[in-house]
Amino acid sequence: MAEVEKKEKKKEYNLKEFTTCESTLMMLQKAAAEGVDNAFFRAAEMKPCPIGMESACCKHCAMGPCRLNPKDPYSRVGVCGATIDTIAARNFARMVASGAAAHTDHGMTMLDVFRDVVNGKIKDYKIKDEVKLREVAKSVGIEVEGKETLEIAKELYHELEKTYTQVEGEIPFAKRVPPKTLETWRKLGIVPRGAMREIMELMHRSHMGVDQDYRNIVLQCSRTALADGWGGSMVATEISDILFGTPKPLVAAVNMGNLKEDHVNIIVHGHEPNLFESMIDSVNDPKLIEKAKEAGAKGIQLLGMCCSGAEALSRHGIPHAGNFMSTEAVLVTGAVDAMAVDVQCIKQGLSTVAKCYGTRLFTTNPRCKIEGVEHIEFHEREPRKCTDKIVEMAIERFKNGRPDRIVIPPRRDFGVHGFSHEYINYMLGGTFRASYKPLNENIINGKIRGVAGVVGCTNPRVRQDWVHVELVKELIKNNVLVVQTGCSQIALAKAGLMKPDAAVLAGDGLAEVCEAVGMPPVLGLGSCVDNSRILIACAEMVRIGGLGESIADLPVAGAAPEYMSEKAICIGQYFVASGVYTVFGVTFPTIEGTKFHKHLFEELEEMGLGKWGFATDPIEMAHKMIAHIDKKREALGIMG
Ligand code: XCC
Ligand code: SF4
Repeated sequence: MAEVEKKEKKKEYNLKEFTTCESTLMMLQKAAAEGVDNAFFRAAEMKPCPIGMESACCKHCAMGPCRLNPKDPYSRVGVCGATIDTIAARNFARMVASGAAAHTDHGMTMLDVFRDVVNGKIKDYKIKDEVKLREVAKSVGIEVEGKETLEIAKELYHELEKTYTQVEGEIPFAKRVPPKTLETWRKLGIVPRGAMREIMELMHRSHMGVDQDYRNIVLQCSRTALADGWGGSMVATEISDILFGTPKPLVAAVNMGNLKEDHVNIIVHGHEPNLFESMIDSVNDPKLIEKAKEAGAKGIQLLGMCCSGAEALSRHGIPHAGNFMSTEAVLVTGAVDAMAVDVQCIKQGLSTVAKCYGTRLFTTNPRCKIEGVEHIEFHEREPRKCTDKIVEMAIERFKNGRPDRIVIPPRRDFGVHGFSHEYINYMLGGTFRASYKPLNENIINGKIRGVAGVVGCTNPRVRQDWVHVELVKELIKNNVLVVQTGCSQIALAKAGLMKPDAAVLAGDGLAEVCEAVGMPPVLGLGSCVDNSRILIACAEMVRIGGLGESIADLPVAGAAPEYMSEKAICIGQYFVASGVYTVFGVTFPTIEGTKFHKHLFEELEEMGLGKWGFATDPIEMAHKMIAHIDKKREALGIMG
């Protein structure tokens, strides 16, 4: 512990300002007492760079880095002459490219797995949801009548591969876009080709000395982001459903109280469901359970964190330990015997915290190694080699490596998860009328004012979970039905809003619908790639009719109130490009009053798309979204 003590903070933090998550707070108190560093403390120590925060610097070439003055952004240009609008737009473009790359690479991995399942090279997974396979195939124009499952799967693979590799023409899922929305995209030249091509072009155009018209850069940002939302992410969701099952509502528990002191505790944290699925098999293997028992444990407890955790929660009811800003905190319990990570949102700081408590931390994906962390590579053709090994290491740590003191926060919060868009369809339509028609009808008759997607990360720059929870409460109070994914969904689950009885917090109209259907006012749809389920739901609302002809006409809005990742920026841009007003919190990488800012926040809407918004206060954020929903209702003539 010597090294740990050295780092002990002299400063006293008011830890309650860091988080509203009781469990995380408890663990931060323990970490502070034990001198264990973490992202909350580091954020308090490190103030963000004021120039970078407003995206007023450029390091795209060695004539710079060039810094402009955020207070007077037009007073200077970069060495090459780049204006603030060019610099901020290029920085934004790089975030979109990186975010799109992350989701599309994840989607491509799922497609690799699918191909190998279809070819018979992977034996551990199989096509679990044939109905979904046929539906997805039909949606991209594949004839399914009279064909065998495998034949359809092969054709679907070849079609969906185009999502990534197609050099010209429109990606397959463009067929799911409402015609009027698609027409707007065609007019603007932003219907995506393959994601690889779009990301490549966006990286090219944001290189020094290429695209220096912010409006033109933003067009390619939209095209690239759409290649994620209606491409990479959508493929990830659809293939995961086909291979691992389409989620249906189930009751499941979140929060750190799901750890069990007398069990071997294993956490899977990351994004790709394949690692998680195999880990489920491993922890249920009687031989490994027996081994755990021989080591003195009552059994093996598996938990998820972040997005693959949200998927396993939705599909299988596996308990979820917490969102992004709880990943270090959970290790402070001392109860985690092993944590396996794959890709995305894996803090390097986990490594230090894990060492402090003897938790065995493993990287598993060749894309994501961490210096000083043991790597056990996961291969889908022999997945159990990796996951069994990790279970064995966890058992070993349970037996010989546990710290003297283990503290498990007692909270477990139950709720209903697993609302795939297919299920929402079924639930609202009833058995004989499976469609979104009743949702549209309830929006038209005003019981439901509109629909809001509240998604995204947690971020130590704001009080963990607080903005998510207050925003969602205000929305449902005003009869806005909320759909959720990712870390935001976990925040609301911890706050108890994923239960049907949370309808008491909703306005009269929404509460009436919730009670009639028996659903909560807040619907959890899964991980961040599952934001594609929200796009499909929007397309379906347009198709059913009565709410306008394009997604931009719908009384809907989106928010990522505590975002931190580049993926979130990309998601925001694809919602905006799809026609949705999307509000972000924390900070926004533009300077108010600049042309680029005005373009994102106003002009995109005038072009027939959605637009960006920004607010840090949850109540203000909610009312921005509600005002937008009301504006759309008025345009549709369904106001009073
Ligand atoms: Fe990561 Fe996906 Fe953000 Fe959570 S919400 S912090 S991106 S885990 Ni996706
Ligand atoms: Fe400076 Fe222009 Fe180079 Fe950017 S591209 S670092 S603004 S000279």
